[in-house]
Amino acid sequence: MFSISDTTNWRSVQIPHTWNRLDPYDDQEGYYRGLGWYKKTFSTDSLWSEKSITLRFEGVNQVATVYLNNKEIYQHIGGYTSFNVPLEKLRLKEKNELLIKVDNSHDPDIIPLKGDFNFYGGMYRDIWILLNNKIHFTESNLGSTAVKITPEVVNKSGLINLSGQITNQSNEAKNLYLISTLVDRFGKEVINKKQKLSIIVGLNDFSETLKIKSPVLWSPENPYLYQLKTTITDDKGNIFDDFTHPVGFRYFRFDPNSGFYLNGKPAKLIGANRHQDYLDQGNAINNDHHFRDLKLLKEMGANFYRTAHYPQDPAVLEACDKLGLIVTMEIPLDHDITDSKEFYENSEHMLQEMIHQYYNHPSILVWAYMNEMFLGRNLKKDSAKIYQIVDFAKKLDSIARNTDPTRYTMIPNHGDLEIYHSTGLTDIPMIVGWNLYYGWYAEGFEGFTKFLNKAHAKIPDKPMIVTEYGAGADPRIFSNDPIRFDFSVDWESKFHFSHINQIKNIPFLSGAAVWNLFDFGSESRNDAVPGVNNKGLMTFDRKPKDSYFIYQSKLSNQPYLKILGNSRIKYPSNHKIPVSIVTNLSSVTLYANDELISTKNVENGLVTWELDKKPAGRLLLEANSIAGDSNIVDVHQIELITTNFYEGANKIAINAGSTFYFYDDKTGVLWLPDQEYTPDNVFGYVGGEFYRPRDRGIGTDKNIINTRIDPVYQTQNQGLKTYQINCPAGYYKVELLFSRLNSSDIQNLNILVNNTPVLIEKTNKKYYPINAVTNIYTRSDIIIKFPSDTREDSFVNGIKITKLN
Ligand code: GCB
Repeated sequence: MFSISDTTNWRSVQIPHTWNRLDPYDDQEGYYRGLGWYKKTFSTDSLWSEKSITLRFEGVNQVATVYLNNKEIYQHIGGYTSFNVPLEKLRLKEKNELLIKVDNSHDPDIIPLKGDFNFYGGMYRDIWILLNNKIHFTESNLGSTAVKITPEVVNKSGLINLSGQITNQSNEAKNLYLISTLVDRFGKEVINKKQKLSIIVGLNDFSETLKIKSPVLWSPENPYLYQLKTTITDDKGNIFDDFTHPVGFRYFRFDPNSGFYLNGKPAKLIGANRHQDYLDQGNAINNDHHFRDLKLLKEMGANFYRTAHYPQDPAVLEACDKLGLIVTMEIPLDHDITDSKEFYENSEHMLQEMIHQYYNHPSILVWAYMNEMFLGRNLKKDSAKIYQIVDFAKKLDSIARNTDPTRYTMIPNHGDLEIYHSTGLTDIPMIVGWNLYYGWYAEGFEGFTKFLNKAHAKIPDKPMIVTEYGAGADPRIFSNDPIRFDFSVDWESKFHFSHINQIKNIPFLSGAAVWNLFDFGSESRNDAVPGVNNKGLMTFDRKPKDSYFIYQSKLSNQPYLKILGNSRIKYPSNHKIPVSIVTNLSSVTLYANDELISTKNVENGLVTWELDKKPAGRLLLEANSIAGDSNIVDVHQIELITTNFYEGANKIAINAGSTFYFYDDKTGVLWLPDQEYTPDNVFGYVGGEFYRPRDRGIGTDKNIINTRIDPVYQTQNQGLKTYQINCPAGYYKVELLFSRLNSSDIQNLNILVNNTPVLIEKTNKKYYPINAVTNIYTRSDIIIKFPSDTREDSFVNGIKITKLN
């Protein structure tokens, strides 16, 4: 144990806090998973002697042990649910010392065991000190807030069942009242009911039923909330405790053949998943931030949110209630289980905690409790584990149904119909969820509808939700010829365009959630931004990629028009210019630098142009369309730059071996896609072969250490004979970028620039960036020669030429 007086090495921190804010993103493998200690000393007020004092932790990852004045008083297991710690032995009017030991080490008995996200350690959610009277609503040991609220709609009337317990820590029994009031959105009281309570010393159960005629119903279009206030008073009007919570009346059902219905009307659920982290902050983000995230989802036009892969901050659910987002929430049982008593008990407890703690939120309609449990498993080899999982799913499902008969249960599976169906896992929950990546991990967008049709035919009695679908995109990457795994925003856009159309056209599908609303941290991932899963519709710091606008356009019921190409900040002046516009209007007129281009009719929400090449300089695109009396306008500015030294370029950067543009937002350099040399092309390779990302196991799946511009180093052109760049006579700086992608050393690279050998550092470090710089004078053209006979030793990853003086 630490001694409180030992102040060495203590740092002052702000709650919410995590100690893994930055280390998952450095170039070292792994991030700190272990112990952390928090200490707080405080004095109490003499008035506190009259109070019952409880600490409420909203989330500590993942095991928290609480010590008061050097004595252990509580331990909580699990990083994603709240817990209440009674402070019974506070020293009044003296200093008290609170120590909290937090451990985020891997523990085979605590979920999540695995997962494509970071398990940031620390006290990363709010902590409250609750000062209650000796008579108060009971904070349950499942961490739930005091009063359980069950709204119902029966024959258009609203019913509210209230229940809970009252703790009496005074020494005497009392006759008191429970007063329940319901006020509408405008503060008008619509119910006021008073009940007599005979309170004994200790615990007292209570329940109450409230009725309201024709309540306004809660829905994503009109998230109408009433406020319910429940008060414990005596006959003189002294208030002992009160509890206020929003109430939303809604009824719903999931139909296996015709999808989801809310308040009697069909409503397709369309939305996204989200992790609770943010660039450079880890998971320690505040409530305003949570609210803003959910608002971004709402503004996308969504009505649906999956809190993958764990219960999230109470502020998130408050936001969903207010904004009108329908929620499915789950415990972090991701990919694996441990067959141990402790594991089963911890997971069951977490499920109970989740349901009790979030029960009152009208936005939540579904409880889920597993994710992709059979990924990478084989029915023959892993059957023991598979059936342990099936048995455990039955247990969890029955807990969920018994604890909350008012909602549905669900298990999201990965896209292997056979294994989930034949083992009976799909029979267990009320809804089957599918995580489908057609057009990303699997080829071909159309596989999505085909899979779902097959699944529906096989499991006709189960409602279905696509719980995940998505494609990776780094907003620094764009392409006129996007391909799978190039991480271009254009592939992501194509992917989502196809998927949103398919989703809308599958009648039995209840809904779908994009994976993911935001890029998020996942230490072991080596995508275009290592350590980050890039499947967000927005970046890690919440900047929209084009695909976000596609959803806005498809889902908005207001006139909408947006020029895509957010990432095209710079573009070559000697190329034709593609322009894509998404809109829900019927025709669009395009202007380029005030010159009318044309008016075109919109097909399926999209209209495109290919503009003739334009001179270097600013290109201002302006699109407009008429909607009723309004003119809907959008503008987008691109800087056209020359990439020809004969036309005045002072720099050309080539992303060798790649089909995409890479815009380095820190230096403003636009790396061009590679091309074969022709005299018209101005630059290009002779005798080279490109490695398209991931096609041959080489490409954007490696973290190139010590660089931000991984996508430049993650592709290469191999088997080169020469690389030619046309230029007039003059002095040039030639920078060559290398990184071994398929073996570990750079030893034999012999490269000549205009016949002068280039000095290249020899290294046996894998995925290590090497830059070789040579300044030359040339009478005309730069010719880079690769004299080696082997393909392995004739490669380059990037070429940057700068004209000197
Ligand atoms: C999944 C997982 C999710 C991953 C995602 C991905 O199916 O459920 O946790 O992050 O795929 O991006 O691969």
